[in-house]
Amino acid sequence: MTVRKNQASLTADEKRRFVAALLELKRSGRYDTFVTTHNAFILGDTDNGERTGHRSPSFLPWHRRFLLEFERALQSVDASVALPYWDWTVDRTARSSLWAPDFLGGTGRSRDGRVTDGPFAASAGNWPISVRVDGRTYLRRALGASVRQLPTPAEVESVLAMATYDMAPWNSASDGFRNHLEGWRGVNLHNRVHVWVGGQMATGVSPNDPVFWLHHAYVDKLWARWQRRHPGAAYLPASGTPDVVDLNETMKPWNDTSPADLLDHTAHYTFDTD
Ligand SMILES: [Cu+2]
Repeated sequence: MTVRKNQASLTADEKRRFVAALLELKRSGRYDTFVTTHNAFILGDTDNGERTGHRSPSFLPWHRRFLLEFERALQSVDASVALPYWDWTVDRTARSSLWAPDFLGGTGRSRDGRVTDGPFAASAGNWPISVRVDGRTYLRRALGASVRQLPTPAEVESVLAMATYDMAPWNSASDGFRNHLEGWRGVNLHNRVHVWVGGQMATGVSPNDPVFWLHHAYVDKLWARWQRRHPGAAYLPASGTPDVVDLNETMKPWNDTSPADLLDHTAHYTFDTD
Protein backbone atom coordinates (compact mmCIF):
# COMPACT_ATOMS: atom_id res chain seq x y z
CA MET A 1 0.00 0.00 0.00
CA THR A 2 1.29 3.43 -0.92
CA VAL A 3 1.82 5.77 2.02
CA ARG A 4 2.33 9.43 1.16
CA LYS A 5 4.64 11.05 3.68
CA ASN A 6 5.44 14.60 4.66
CA GLN A 7 8.54 15.53 2.66
CA ALA A 8 10.14 16.89 5.84
CA SER A 9 10.20 13.40 7.37
CA LEU A 10 11.74 11.52 4.43
CA THR A 11 14.99 9.68 5.09
CA ALA A 12 18.06 10.37 2.97
CA ASP A 13 17.44 7.08 1.17
CA GLU A 14 13.79 7.94 0.42
CA LYS A 15 14.85 11.29 -1.02
CA ARG A 16 17.52 9.62 -3.14
CA ARG A 17 15.07 7.08 -4.54
CA PHE A 18 12.39 9.69 -5.27
CA VAL A 19 14.89 11.89 -7.10
CA ALA A 20 16.30 8.94 -9.05
CA ALA A 21 12.83 7.87 -10.19
CA LEU A 22 12.05 11.46 -11.31
CA LEU A 23 15.30 11.59 -13.29
CA GLU A 24 14.58 8.25 -14.93
CA LEU A 25 11.06 9.35 -16.00
CA LYS A 26 12.65 12.51 -17.40
CA ARG A 27 15.34 10.57 -19.25
CA SER A 28 12.81 8.21 -20.81
CA GLY A 29 10.55 11.05 -22.02
CA ARG A 30 7.59 9.98 -19.89
CA TYR A 31 7.94 12.94 -17.52
CA ASP A 32 7.35 15.51 -20.24
CA THR A 33 4.06 13.90 -21.31
CA PHE A 34 2.68 14.94 -17.91
CA VAL A 35 3.84 18.54 -18.44
CA THR A 36 2.18 18.55 -21.88
CA THR A 37 -1.11 17.22 -20.52
CA HIS A 38 -1.25 19.75 -17.70
CA ASN A 39 -0.51 22.65 -20.02
CA ALA A 40 -3.19 21.52 -22.49
CA PHE A 41 -5.80 21.62 -19.73
CA ILE A 42 -4.58 24.98 -18.35
CA LEU A 43 -4.96 26.41 -21.85
CA GLY A 44 -8.32 24.74 -22.51
CA ASP A 45 -10.12 25.24 -19.18
CA THR A 46 -12.18 28.45 -19.34
CA ASP A 47 -14.67 30.04 -16.93
CA ASN A 48 -17.47 30.20 -19.48
CA GLY A 49 -16.67 27.11 -21.53
CA GLU A 50 -15.62 23.53 -20.94
CA ARG A 51 -13.51 23.28 -17.78
CA THR A 52 -12.10 20.15 -16.22
CA GLY A 53 -8.63 20.40 -14.71
CA HIS A 54 -8.84 23.87 -13.22
CA ARG A 55 -11.31 26.62 -12.22
CA SER A 56 -14.04 24.04 -11.83
CA PRO A 57 -15.38 21.47 -9.32
CA SER A 58 -13.27 18.72 -10.91
CA PHE A 59 -10.02 20.57 -10.07
CA LEU A 60 -9.63 18.25 -7.07
CA PRO A 61 -10.55 14.84 -8.58
CA TRP A 62 -8.74 15.71 -11.83
CA HIS A 63 -5.49 16.42 -9.99
CA ARG A 64 -6.00 13.36 -7.77
CA ARG A 65 -6.12 11.16 -10.88
CA PHE A 66 -3.24 13.06 -12.53
CA LEU A 67 -1.07 12.50 -9.43
CA LEU A 68 -2.08 8.84 -9.30
CA GLU A 69 -0.95 8.37 -12.90
CA PHE A 70 2.32 10.08 -12.11
CA GLU A 71 2.87 8.10 -8.93
CA ARG A 72 2.27 4.84 -10.80
CA ALA A 73 4.84 5.92 -13.38
CA LEU A 74 7.35 6.56 -10.58
CA GLN A 75 6.53 3.17 -9.09
CA SER A 76 7.17 1.47 -12.42
CA VAL A 77 10.75 2.72 -12.00
CA ASP A 78 11.04 2.04 -8.25
CA ALA A 79 8.14 0.30 -6.51
CA SER A 80 9.18 1.71 -3.12
CA VAL A 81 8.53 5.33 -4.13
CA ALA A 82 5.42 7.27 -3.09
CA LEU A 83 4.66 10.94 -3.70
CA PRO A 84 5.66 13.04 -0.71
CA TYR A 85 3.63 16.11 0.20
CA TRP A 86 4.82 19.61 1.10
CA ASP A 87 2.94 21.20 3.98
CA TRP A 88 3.68 24.80 3.04
CA THR A 89 1.98 26.08 6.20
CA VAL A 90 4.90 24.60 8.18
CA ASP A 91 7.87 24.52 5.77
CA ARG A 92 7.41 28.09 4.71
CA THR A 93 10.84 29.48 3.90
CA ALA A 94 13.54 28.98 1.29
CA ARG A 95 15.67 27.48 4.10
CA SER A 96 13.42 24.43 4.39
CA SER A 97 15.14 21.08 3.80
CA LEU A 98 12.81 20.71 0.81
CA TRP A 99 15.06 23.15 -1.07
CA ALA A 100 18.39 21.61 -0.04
CA PRO A 101 20.79 20.29 -2.70
CA ASP A 102 20.07 16.66 -1.71
CA PHE A 103 16.42 17.08 -2.61
CA LEU A 104 14.86 19.71 -4.90
CA GLY A 105 17.62 22.32 -4.89
CA GLY A 106 17.09 25.96 -3.99
CA THR A 107 15.85 29.21 -5.43
CA GLY A 108 17.09 30.69 -8.70
CA ARG A 109 19.92 33.18 -9.02
CA SER A 110 18.77 36.79 -9.28
CA ARG A 111 20.04 37.51 -12.80
CA ASP A 112 17.89 35.00 -14.68
CA GLY A 113 16.10 32.86 -12.08
CA ARG A 114 18.22 29.84 -12.92
CA VAL A 115 18.34 27.10 -10.27
CA THR A 116 22.03 26.38 -9.74
CA ASP A 117 22.09 23.53 -7.21
CA GLY A 118 20.42 20.20 -6.66
CA PRO A 119 19.59 17.34 -9.07
CA PHE A 120 17.35 19.51 -11.29
CA ALA A 121 19.81 22.35 -11.91
CA ALA A 122 20.50 22.82 -15.62
CA SER A 123 24.23 22.50 -14.91
CA ALA A 124 23.74 18.90 -13.76
CA GLY A 125 22.56 18.11 -17.29
CA ASN A 126 19.63 15.89 -16.34
CA TRP A 127 16.68 18.27 -16.39
CA PRO A 128 16.20 20.03 -19.75
CA ILE A 129 12.99 22.07 -19.90
CA SER A 130 11.55 20.80 -23.18
CA VAL A 131 7.83 21.55 -22.83
CA ARG A 132 8.03 25.30 -22.41
CA VAL A 133 6.26 28.57 -22.99
CA ASP A 134 9.39 30.53 -23.89
CA GLY A 135 12.96 29.89 -25.07
CA ARG A 136 14.49 29.22 -21.66
CA THR A 137 15.50 25.60 -21.26
CA TYR A 138 16.64 25.72 -17.60
CA LEU A 139 14.60 25.27 -14.42
CA ARG A 140 13.81 28.63 -12.82
CA ARG A 141 12.52 29.66 -9.39
CA ALA A 142 12.21 32.85 -7.36
CA LEU A 143 11.09 31.58 -3.96
CA GLY A 144 9.04 34.24 -2.16
CA ALA A 145 9.78 36.97 -4.70
CA SER A 146 6.35 37.61 -6.25
CA VAL A 147 4.31 36.97 -3.12
CA ARG A 148 5.95 37.24 0.26
CA GLN A 149 4.03 34.74 2.41
CA LEU A 150 2.87 31.19 1.96
CA PRO A 151 -0.58 30.45 3.41
CA THR A 152 -0.76 30.10 7.19
CA PRO A 153 -2.40 27.31 9.21
CA ALA A 154 -5.17 29.76 10.17
CA GLU A 155 -5.86 30.53 6.51
CA VAL A 156 -6.06 26.81 5.74
CA GLU A 157 -8.43 26.34 8.68
CA SER A 158 -10.70 29.10 7.41
CA VAL A 159 -11.06 27.27 4.09
CA LEU A 160 -11.47 23.80 5.62
CA ALA A 161 -14.37 25.25 7.64
CA MET A 162 -16.39 25.92 4.47
CA ALA A 163 -19.17 23.34 4.45
CA THR A 164 -20.20 23.47 0.77
CA TYR A 165 -17.93 21.76 -1.76
CA ASP A 166 -18.60 24.10 -4.67
CA MET A 167 -21.27 26.46 -5.96
CA ALA A 168 -22.67 27.86 -9.20
CA PRO A 169 -21.31 29.27 -11.47
CA TRP A 170 -18.77 26.41 -10.87
CA ASN A 171 -15.78 28.45 -11.96
CA SER A 172 -13.23 30.97 -10.68
CA ALA A 173 -16.05 33.20 -9.37
CA SER A 174 -17.56 30.53 -7.13
CA ASP A 175 -17.91 30.65 -3.39
CA GLY A 176 -17.34 27.41 -1.43
CA PHE A 177 -14.48 25.11 -0.47
CA ARG A 178 -13.10 24.16 -3.89
CA ASN A 179 -12.58 27.65 -5.23
CA HIS A 180 -11.12 28.94 -1.97
CA LEU A 181 -8.69 26.03 -1.87
CA GLU A 182 -7.85 26.50 -5.54
CA GLY A 183 -7.35 30.18 -4.75
CA TRP A 184 -9.27 32.28 -7.26
CA ARG A 185 -11.28 33.71 -4.40
CA GLY A 186 -10.53 34.67 -0.79
CA VAL A 187 -7.31 34.02 1.12
CA ASN A 188 -5.87 32.07 -1.87
CA LEU A 189 -4.20 28.79 -1.00
CA HIS A 190 -3.18 26.65 -4.03
CA ASN A 191 -2.65 29.43 -6.60
CA ARG A 192 -0.57 31.49 -4.18
CA VAL A 193 1.88 28.63 -3.64
CA HIS A 194 2.49 28.40 -7.41
CA VAL A 195 3.21 32.15 -7.43
CA TRP A 196 5.44 31.96 -4.32
CA VAL A 197 7.70 29.37 -6.02
CA GLY A 198 7.86 31.38 -9.25
CA GLY A 199 9.68 30.28 -12.39
CA GLN A 200 7.96 27.52 -14.36
CA MET A 201 5.77 26.78 -11.32
CA ALA A 202 3.93 30.05 -11.97
CA THR A 203 3.02 29.01 -15.56
CA GLY A 204 0.90 26.41 -17.32
CA VAL A 205 3.96 24.19 -17.62
CA SER A 206 4.27 24.11 -13.81
CA PRO A 207 4.93 20.33 -13.62
CA ASN A 208 8.37 21.12 -15.06
CA ASP A 209 9.31 21.80 -11.43
CA PRO A 210 9.17 18.58 -9.39
CA VAL A 211 7.75 20.56 -6.45
CA PHE A 212 4.49 20.60 -8.45
CA TRP A 213 3.80 17.04 -7.29
CA LEU A 214 4.57 17.76 -3.63
CA HIS A 215 2.38 20.87 -3.69
CA HIS A 216 -0.54 19.06 -5.28
CA ALA A 217 -0.12 16.06 -2.97
CA TYR A 218 -0.70 18.46 -0.07
CA VAL A 219 -3.69 20.14 -1.77
CA ASP A 220 -5.05 16.61 -2.23
CA LYS A 221 -4.49 15.88 1.46
CA LEU A 222 -6.42 19.04 2.35
CA TRP A 223 -9.36 17.71 0.32
CA ALA A 224 -9.23 14.49 2.37
CA ARG A 225 -9.15 16.54 5.59
CA TRP A 226 -12.16 18.57 4.42
CA GLN A 227 -14.10 15.36 3.71
CA ARG A 228 -13.41 14.08 7.21
CA ARG A 229 -14.44 17.43 8.67
CA HIS A 230 -17.73 17.48 6.71
CA PRO A 231 -18.84 13.84 6.43
CA GLY A 232 -22.22 14.71 4.95
CA ALA A 233 -20.92 17.13 2.34
CA ALA A 234 -20.94 15.83 -1.22
CA TYR A 235 -19.08 16.62 -4.42
CA LEU A 236 -21.16 19.08 -6.41
CA PRO A 237 -22.71 19.50 -8.94
CA ALA A 238 -24.71 16.28 -8.95
CA SER A 239 -25.94 16.28 -12.54
CA GLY A 240 -26.94 18.15 -15.67
CA THR A 241 -24.38 20.97 -15.64
CA PRO A 242 -23.15 22.15 -19.07
CA ASP A 243 -19.34 22.39 -19.50
CA VAL A 244 -18.75 21.07 -15.96
CA VAL A 245 -17.94 17.54 -14.76
CA ASP A 246 -20.87 16.32 -12.64
CA LEU A 247 -20.44 13.69 -9.94
CA ASN A 248 -20.92 10.66 -12.20
CA GLU A 249 -19.54 12.01 -15.47
CA THR A 250 -16.20 10.79 -16.73
CA MET A 251 -13.26 13.18 -16.95
CA LYS A 252 -10.95 13.89 -19.85
CA PRO A 253 -8.30 12.87 -20.79
CA TRP A 254 -8.90 9.44 -19.24
CA ASN A 255 -12.64 9.12 -20.02
CA ASP A 256 -12.95 6.16 -17.66
CA THR A 257 -13.17 7.77 -14.20
CA SER A 258 -15.70 10.11 -12.64
CA PRO A 259 -15.33 12.33 -9.58
CA ALA A 260 -17.46 9.74 -7.74
CA ASP A 261 -14.77 7.12 -8.40
CA LEU A 262 -12.08 9.32 -6.85
CA LEU A 263 -13.72 10.55 -3.65
CA ASP A 264 -12.09 7.89 -1.47
CA HIS A 265 -8.32 8.20 -1.68
CA THR A 266 -7.79 5.20 0.64
CA ALA A 267 -8.52 2.89 -2.29
CA HIS A 268 -5.17 4.04 -3.70
CA TYR A 269 -2.97 5.41 -0.90
CA THR A 270 -2.98 6.63 2.67
CA PHE A 271 -1.18 9.48 4.41
CA ASP A 272 1.39 9.23 7.18
CA THR A 273 -0.79 11.40 9.45
CA ASP A 274 -4.55 12.12 9.62
CU1 LIG B 1 -1.40 23.59 -8.94
